[in-house]
Amino acid sequence: MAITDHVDLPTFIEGVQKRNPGQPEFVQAVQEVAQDIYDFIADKEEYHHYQILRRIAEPDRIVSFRVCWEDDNHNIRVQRGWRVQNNNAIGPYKGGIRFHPSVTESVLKFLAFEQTFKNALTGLPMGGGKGGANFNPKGKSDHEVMRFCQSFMTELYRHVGADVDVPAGDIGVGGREIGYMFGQYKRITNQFTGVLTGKGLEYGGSLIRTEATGYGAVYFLAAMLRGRGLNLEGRRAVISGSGNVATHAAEKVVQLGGKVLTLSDSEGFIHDPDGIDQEKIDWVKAHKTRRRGRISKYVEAFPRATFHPNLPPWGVPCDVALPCATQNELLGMDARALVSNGCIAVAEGANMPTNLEGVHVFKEARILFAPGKAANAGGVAVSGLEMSQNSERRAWKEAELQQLLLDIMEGIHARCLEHGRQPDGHVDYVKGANIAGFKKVADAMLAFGVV
Ligand code: NDP
Ligand code: 2IT
Repeated sequence: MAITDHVDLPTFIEGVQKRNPGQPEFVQAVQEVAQDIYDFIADKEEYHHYQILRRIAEPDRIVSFRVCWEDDNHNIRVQRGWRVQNNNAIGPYKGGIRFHPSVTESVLKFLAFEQTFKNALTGLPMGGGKGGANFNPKGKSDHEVMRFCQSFMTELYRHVGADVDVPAGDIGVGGREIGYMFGQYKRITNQFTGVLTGKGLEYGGSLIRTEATGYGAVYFLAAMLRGRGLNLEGRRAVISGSGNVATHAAEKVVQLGGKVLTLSDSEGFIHDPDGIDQEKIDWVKAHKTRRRGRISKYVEAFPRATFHPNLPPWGVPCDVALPCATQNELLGMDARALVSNGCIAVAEGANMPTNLEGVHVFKEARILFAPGKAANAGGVAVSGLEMSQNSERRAWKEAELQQLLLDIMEGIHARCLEHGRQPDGHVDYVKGANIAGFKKVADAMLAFGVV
């Protein structure tokens, strides 16, 4: 094989920046991965020659489309929808759909890129994709959300399929939205297939899919602590977000004996010094998910708690932290505050919640730090199990699924150790996850040649 003239890391990053102008989230995600991959492939000519990282950082395709719908006042509204199909080397494209006004092509490209590594880490045969729209479900009636979802699927249906691309939920997309989208897909195609995951149990959904991301993140956190001879018993946890991932992470922390002090939403955080127990978590779930309310109302229901508007919760002293809201919600200064207050472990329930400076702070402080692509993979893993159940046309039992989720999270942890253990015994989970995820996808791509 001819020796390739290697592009060095700064030149590679410069190229990514030039090719993706105005897409800071995507560049950030690639940058976080590239350093570790460059170290790993330094002596592996094939990966350089076949331009594997360059190819993973160039989506297979991006579909962008207009989504028109009519609101309850008969105004015609126009949104933009996308599906980013990043890489299908190891399985059909797989990844969530996000409805939020902040959704851009850059955000979906970063999420699809991360998803490619995350899905590889699960050990299941799933490629990486992500989709969404700049639609704000807040304040919309059920019928408005239904009309939007139907219009979105009326275009998306031609790009997805059980063996092609299998979307699921993400921010702003939960059981209600998946139901509307599945109904429309079925209506258009006249096929009942496993084209979406996160479905209702009545129509092909899997038990524990709803809980899986939050539970999985806490299993991963517990595995990291175990490596240092520690556990969650009596530990104070600070959690951001109050949606699907945050509430189920809180639930599992409580089940494992920890004390949850905070939850948040885009308007601020609540601090409950008595701890947010299961009864209070149930209240939050009902209030946020079913009534779509604001977290600030928590203090009316539980008056010993305080609400802190427009602030993240990272200044509250804690032992462990779980950012479970959105990207770049934990900055360098927040990371420094956590470390100086004695936080020993951080597990990312959200995707890329910690910015590059924050990751650097955690690495320098040598605390236990699990990146989202490892810690939050439990959700997509159970989505993968939902796909298997749909293919088999049967539903597995809850105990079986609970065990599989635990096994998968332990497996991801082991893969991170394999590639992230440093000579002094410290584990760099970011490096471990990046390399393990990359290796599987890269080796499949090598097998295919230049395509
Ligand atoms: P939900 O829509 O259920 O909840 C999102 C939560 O994050 C809400 O509390 C929301 O507050 C808050 N939030 C959203 N955007 C912002 C923002 N810009 N600033 C501050 N807070 C914000 O979403 P999920 O719980 O499903 O997703 C949370 C994170 O977890 C995302 O990063 C997602 O990509 C990731 N994830 C989700 C998985 C899943 O299975 N659902 C799997 C793996 C990762 P508000 O109500 O005010 O908007
Ligand atoms: O970021 C994620 O992993 C998800 N939103 C879940 C994706 C999925 O296909 O279940």
